[in-house]
Amino acid sequence: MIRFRYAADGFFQKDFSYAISKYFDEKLVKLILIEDDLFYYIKTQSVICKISKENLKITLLDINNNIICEDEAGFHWQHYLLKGGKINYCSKKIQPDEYFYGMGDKPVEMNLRGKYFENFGMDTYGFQKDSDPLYKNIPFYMGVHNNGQIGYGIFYDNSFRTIFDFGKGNADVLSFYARDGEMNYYFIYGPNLLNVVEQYSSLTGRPEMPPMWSLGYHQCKWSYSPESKVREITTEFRKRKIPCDAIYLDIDYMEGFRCFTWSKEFFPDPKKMIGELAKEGFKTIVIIDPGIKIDKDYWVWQQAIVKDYFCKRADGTLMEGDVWPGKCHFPDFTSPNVREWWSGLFKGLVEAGVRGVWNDMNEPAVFEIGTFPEDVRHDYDGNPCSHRKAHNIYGMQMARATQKGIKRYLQPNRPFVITRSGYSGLQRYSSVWTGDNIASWEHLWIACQQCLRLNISGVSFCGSDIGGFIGEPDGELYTRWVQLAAFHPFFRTHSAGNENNFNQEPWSFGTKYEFIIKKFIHLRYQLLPYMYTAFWQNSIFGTPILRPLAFIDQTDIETLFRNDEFAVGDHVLVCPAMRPGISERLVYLPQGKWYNIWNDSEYIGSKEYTVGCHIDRMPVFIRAGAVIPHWPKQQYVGELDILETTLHVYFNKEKEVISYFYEDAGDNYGYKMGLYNLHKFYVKGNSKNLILSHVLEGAFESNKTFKIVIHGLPFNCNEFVIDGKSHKVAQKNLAIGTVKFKIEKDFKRIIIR
Ligand code: NBV
Repeated sequence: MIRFRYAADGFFQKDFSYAISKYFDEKLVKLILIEDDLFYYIKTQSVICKISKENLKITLLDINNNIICEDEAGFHWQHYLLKGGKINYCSKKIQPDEYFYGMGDKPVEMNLRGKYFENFGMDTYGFQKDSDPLYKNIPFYMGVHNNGQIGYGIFYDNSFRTIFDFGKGNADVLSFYARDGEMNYYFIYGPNLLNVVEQYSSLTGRPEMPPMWSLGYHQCKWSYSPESKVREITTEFRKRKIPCDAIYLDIDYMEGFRCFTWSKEFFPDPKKMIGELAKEGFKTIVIIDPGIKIDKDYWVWQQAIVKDYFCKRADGTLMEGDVWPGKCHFPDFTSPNVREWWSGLFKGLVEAGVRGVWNDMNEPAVFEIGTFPEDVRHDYDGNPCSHRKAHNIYGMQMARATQKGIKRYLQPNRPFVITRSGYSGLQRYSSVWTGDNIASWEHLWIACQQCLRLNISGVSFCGSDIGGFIGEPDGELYTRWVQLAAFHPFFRTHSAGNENNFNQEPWSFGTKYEFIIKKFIHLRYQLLPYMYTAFWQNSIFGTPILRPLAFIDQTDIETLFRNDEFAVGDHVLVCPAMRPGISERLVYLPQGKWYNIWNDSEYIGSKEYTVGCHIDRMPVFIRAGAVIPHWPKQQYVGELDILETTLHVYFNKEKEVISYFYEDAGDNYGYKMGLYNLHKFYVKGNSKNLILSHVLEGAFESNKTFKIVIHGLPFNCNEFVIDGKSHKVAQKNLAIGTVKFKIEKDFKRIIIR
C-alpha cells in the first residue's frame, strides 16, 4: 500500500481523516530508492513506483515490470477562486481490457467501466438504476487487467464531493477529483482483488463481531404502531412458526417525532412491552434521526442549546431545517463533545430494553432544500470547516456516536446500529441498508448489485428493504426477494406500507408463498453458524462476506462482467432468480466442482448451465470439499440450547479444501479474550476414501458434538475411522447420503472408506 499526497503550492494540510482506523498499522516496508536522470524509483517487495522528475507522473509496476496503474496527466489542479480552495485532479490511463469495481452503493452493474459517479450522499427516495449519488460516500475503486494477473485499488480519502470518471468522458482515461481538500490517495496492490479489499479494510477498519441475533430475520414497517399492532405482528410470527429476531419501531413511536421520547398514547409503557417481546425472543430496534425538534420544553433540545451543540450557519445563526418533527436543529456530530453527549442520550432507551438503533435521514436530509447549505460550520474534530467538507462524513459520525452510546449501556452485550448514510470506514460503527427502494423486479436486481458492491467496498453488513420500501410487491417478487436476502448479511423486510394499509409480512401473500418464504428463512437459520463464520472472517481479515464472481476467480475473464451470481463466505454460491415467471436461469459456475444444494447433483465449473429455479427453489451451489456447519431451525437465535452442529461435508478429489467454523458466545466480548473456537476442516478424497481432518483453536467451552453428513461420496461406505478407531457401517450403499455419527468436537481425523 502506498499513500500519495500532493500539495499544489508547497503546503500540506493537517493530516486528519475520519476514514482511517486507529488500529491501522503503518508498518514501514523496506524501500529501495534509486534515481536516474529522468526518474526516481521506489521499490518495495512487490511494487515499483516510478516517478517522473519532469512532471511527477507516476507509474506503478509489479516486480516483473508489468504496469499496474499509470498516470495520464496524473496530479493537476486549479484554483477554485469562488470558494477559495483548489480543485484537485488525478487522471490515470485505462489499461487494455481493464475492469473496475467498488464505490459503495451505486445502483449499476458490477463493472464500472464507462461510468461516471459523484459522492455526495442525499436522501434519494425512490432512486432508480443509474441514479447517482445515493446515500453513501465511498471513494474507493479497484481495477483488474492483464487477464486478471493484475489487480489493485485506489482509495481517494477526500471528504468533499468527489467525482470519479471511469472512462466516460474519455474512453482511455480514468480520473478522480474533488472541489477542494487535498489530492490524497492510497494505492493498494493485490494482485488478488479479495486481498485488495482486505487491505482497504485494514486501513479503514473492520467491524467487531455483531450480536448473533442480528444475523436473524428482522421485520420492519413504517410504522408498526400502536403497541397492539407490534404485538399482533410478533404474535403472528410465533403462531405461524416463522423465525424472527427483531422488530422495528419507525418514527411514530416517538412523541411528535422527538428523538428519545415515547408516544404516551401509542406506547404507554415501553419497558413492559419490550420486556414481554424479549421473552418471546424479539429484540426491539428503534429509529433515531438527527433532526432535534426546536421546542423549548423538550429536554434534548434544551441540553444541546445550552451546551451549544447544534450546527451553525457561517454567520453564527443556528442551522434550521424542516424534517419530520417540523423545524429542527441538528447536532454537530463532527465534534467529540457532541458525540459524547449524544451517546449519553441512549441510556433511557437501553434501560427500556432497546437492543439496536436505526439511524435514518443522516445524509443529512432536510425537507425542501435536500441537505444543509454549504456554509454550515462543523467542528470536524478540531479542524473547523464548512459543510462542503463535512457533508459526506456527517452520517457516519452520527452512527459512531450512536454506537458508542448503546455499546456503553448494553455492556456486556454487543451493540447493533444500522445507518443509511456513511463514508469509508463506517463499517467500524454500523451496518447499513440501501435506503428507499421500490417494489419492482429491477429493484430486486439493484439490491443484489448494491449489496455486492458495498461488500467489496468494505461494508459487509448490509441489506435492502425486502420487497421494496415504496409500492407493493406481489407474492412472487416478495418471495424472490426473501430468497436473495436470506443470503445477505442484513436480512430485513421493510416497507412504507401506509397506502391502502398494505401489509408486507411473510404471510401477506397467501399460503403458497408463505410456505416457501418460511423455508428460506429456515434455511438462513440453519446456515447461521456458516454466516457467523463469514462475519468473523470479515471482522478479523476484512474479507467481504458477499463476493461477486470476479472476486472468486479474476483470471477467468467470464467472471469479470457477471452481475447475477455471487458467493457468500468461502463456499456457497448463490444465483438469485430476479425476473418474473421464470423456472430456469443461466448460471455461470467458477472453476472447480460444485454441488447443487437441493439435490446434490454435481457440476464442473468454468461453464454456464441452465438450472431450474422454480419459485420454491433458488439455485445455490456448494463448493466440492467444503464443510458447511448447520444448526437446527430456531424461532430466534438462542431459542434452543444447541448441543449439536451438523457438518455437511462435500466430497472432493482434487486438492485439499479448507473450511472454517467459528463459534463464540454470540453476544459478549469474551471472544476478544480468547473465548472462541475456530475449527479448521480439511477435506480430500480419492476413489476409495475421504479424509476429513480437523484442527481446533481457542478456548470456548461449547459442549457441542458434531453430526457429520457426507455428500457426493463416489463409493460405498463400509467403515469410518475416527482418530484411529474403526466403526463399521451397517447399511450398505451409502454412496450419497447421510453417514451420521456423533463425535467429540476435538476429533482430529476421520477416514471414510
Ligand atoms: O422514518 C420513515 C422512513 C423510513 O421508514 C425509511 O426506511 C427511511 O429510508 N424514512 C426514510 C423517512 C421517510 C421517507 C419518505
